[in-house]
Amino acid sequence: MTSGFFIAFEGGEGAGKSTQTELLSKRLTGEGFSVVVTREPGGTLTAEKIRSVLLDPTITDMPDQAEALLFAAARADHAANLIRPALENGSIVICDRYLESSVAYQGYGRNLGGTYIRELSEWATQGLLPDITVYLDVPAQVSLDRRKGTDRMEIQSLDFHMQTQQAFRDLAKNSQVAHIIIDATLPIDEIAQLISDAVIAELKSR
Ligand code: T5A
Repeated sequence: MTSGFFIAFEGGEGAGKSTQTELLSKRLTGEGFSVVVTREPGGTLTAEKIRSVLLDPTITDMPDQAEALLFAAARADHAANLIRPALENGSIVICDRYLESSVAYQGYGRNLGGTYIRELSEWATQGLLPDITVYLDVPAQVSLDRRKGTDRMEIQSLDFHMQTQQAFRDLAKNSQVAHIIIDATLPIDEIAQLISDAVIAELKSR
């Protein structure tokens, strides 16, 4: 059993997840909550080391299966060593990407199978799911225009990113986890207000 509250942010490249996780953290901290901001892949020593392999653009021959297992391995460590302990301490955990990124990118983008990839992550995290997911919906072309770098995932084709975007949209509509769906082409401040209003309402209703 956990006593904190787990918020995941999902969406394509450059959707504004890092921007919005920081803004939500400031707002919730201002309201007096204890907040932990983290990201995937990453968040712990082991998971950050795995991240550097996963995003290394000089690695051009990684099999899709190895990629999927590395994302799941990073998530297993992150869930066990950071997210679950923070929730048990009563904190709000805000995570920039989580399980749905694997379903969208590895399950659909890489065609490894959404159900299989979900089950792999659920096994890796011993069933740790967010209380709520904020999905920032942004067209794939806008994503690519906003991108900052050229990491191993970002350099995939527009088709790949369109497939992941459709998968994210389907997940947001059909998931059993509550989703706040936001048009990520709106101005940054407007998005921040929509998210904090929805999250605070959810926290008050608990
Ligand atoms: N991945 C990840 C998988 O394949 N499987 C998995 O299981 C997981 C967890 C992670 C990569 O790994 C993949 C997905 C990714 O390809 P990353 O660096 O963490 O790599 O990638 P992103 O999460 O995409 O990080 P980005 O920093 O690229 O995107 P963000 O965080 O969504 O966007 P942000 O906030 O940095 O903003 C990007 C730019 O857009 C502007 C910002 O100012 C910034 O310049 N911006 C806006 N501009 C206009 N209007 C708005 N509303 C804007 N919001 C932000």
